[in-house]
Amino acid sequence: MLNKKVEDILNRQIERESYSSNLYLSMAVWAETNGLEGTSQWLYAQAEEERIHMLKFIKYVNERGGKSVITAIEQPPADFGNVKEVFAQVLEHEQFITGSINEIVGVCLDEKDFTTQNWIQWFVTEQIEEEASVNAINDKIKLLGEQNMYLFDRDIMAMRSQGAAE
Ligand code: OFO
Repeated sequence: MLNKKVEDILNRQIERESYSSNLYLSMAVWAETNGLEGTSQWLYAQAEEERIHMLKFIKYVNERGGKSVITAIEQPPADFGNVKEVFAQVLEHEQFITGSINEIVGVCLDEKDFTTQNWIQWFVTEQIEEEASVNAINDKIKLLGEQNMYLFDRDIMAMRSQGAAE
């Protein structure tokens, strides 16, 4: 049976993963309607991954005798200015999620829930990968500059099809 504090913080994460999925979906729509096909593909795939993360939390809470709570999700922004701004926001959001996952580890340790503490390690590792893949994209953007956005868009499409961002 899940401890109440652990259950509550896992439910908070369900809401955050759901928001992440919607945020990336909104960014994907922005990219697609601005002619950035590769960028939108990367973001649509990322939105799917976040939904899978959300489902992992839902299943875990339910399996451990808790009950997942499905809440209303805050509306994400719809306009992003340019690609550089999009990926700066993706990085900022992923850093926020890393902090959020670390807080779950902290609650698990405080409450001596070593089972959840062990289970959440998958997300600790996932966050290292997520931040690294977004950092790699931001490095490319810095190198290319705005005038070469067409090349960037082609490049990021290839990254997603090779699975580099997963
Ligand atoms: Fe982008 O990561 Fe979920 O957890």
